[in-house]
Amino acid sequence: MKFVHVSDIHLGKKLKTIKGDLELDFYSPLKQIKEIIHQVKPNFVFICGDIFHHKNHSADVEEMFIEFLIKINDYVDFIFIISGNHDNEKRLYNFSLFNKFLSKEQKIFIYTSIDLMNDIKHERVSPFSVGEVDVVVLPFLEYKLALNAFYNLDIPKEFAYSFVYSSIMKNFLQQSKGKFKFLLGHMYVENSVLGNTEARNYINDSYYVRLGDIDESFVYVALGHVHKFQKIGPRNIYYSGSIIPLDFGENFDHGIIVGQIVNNFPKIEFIKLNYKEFITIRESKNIFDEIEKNKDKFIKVIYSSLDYEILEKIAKFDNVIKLQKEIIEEKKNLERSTDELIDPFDVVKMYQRYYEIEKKSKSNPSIMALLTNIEKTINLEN
Ligand SMILES: [Mn+2]
Repeated sequence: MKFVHVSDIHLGKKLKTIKGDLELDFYSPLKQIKEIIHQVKPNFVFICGDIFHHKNHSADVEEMFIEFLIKINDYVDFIFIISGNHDNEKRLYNFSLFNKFLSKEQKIFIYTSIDLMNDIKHERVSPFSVGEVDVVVLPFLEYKLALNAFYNLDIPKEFAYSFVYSSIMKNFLQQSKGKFKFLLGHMYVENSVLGNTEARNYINDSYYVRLGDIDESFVYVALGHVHKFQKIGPRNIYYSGSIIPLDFGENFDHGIIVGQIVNNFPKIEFIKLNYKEFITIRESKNIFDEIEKNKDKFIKVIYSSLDYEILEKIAKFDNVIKLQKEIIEEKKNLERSTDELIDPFDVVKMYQRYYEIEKKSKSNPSIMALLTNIEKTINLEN
């Protein structure tokens, strides 16, 4: 039994540069993935969320993805797709309609949080079963669901999100009779290693799943959300990572996972894709040589004392797309603290932090009580 695990494609992502918006190349990596799939002929392709970067993605990138699906369709038995926090669930949900036109029997299964909420409501949560294989699908879930668990079931706030995921997982597993169980998820599992630029809004103390909350019966856990390829814990939990670097902070290998279940155990191989790398160069005497040497890469130059004329010369190189003045230590700290304030999902904590960081004092208890009440009202409303 062979599978291919792909995640965090982020189609349509652009990068702001000194030369204007830079469109990242998704065509070549998708073509390469297609070629790998043609060669491997896997039984399963798992696409674990964040297919599109913007909720209002363009028709062009949508077409690119459909074309990709059409091109791999004849070489696989099944394709499973779940939604990530970047995806527009409604549009992805409607996407399922394409299935009918691709083959006689349904091959592509798209599962969003809309599907999951419907299935929970109608008490029909169950894995996709094909032969001996059960596929459990856990799309990205909003934090407000966890707040419901906190208010109604008294689960401590820091475990509430993980609790929601593990409860739904158990729900799925109760209906699972297959010999081989796969889990697909778009989530941040505790202790995962992040890139420098990943959105703190979605990856923070609130949005995490405990390793212990992932059931041990899965033969392979295919995850998306974290952009660095890695294995989590001692078991078979993997992030395939994003298929290309999406910014300068993602300066590590990017690719996909090709796996095979042998004797009830996954044998996996990480295949690095070809893409243009992002590198950061610091001001030095031979900066021009270094830029020349790395013509095939995107370069960010960090400078501290270069004068305007030299900077202008540096900016003329096609591959130099960012110029950044070195941040002095003091400013760095300030940046970090404002960053911590950006957590729109927990108003109470935000207020508390605001007091700690900005006012350097304890927060006002009566305002705290008021905010807790407001938060509760909002989250219990839907
Ligand atoms: Mn992502």
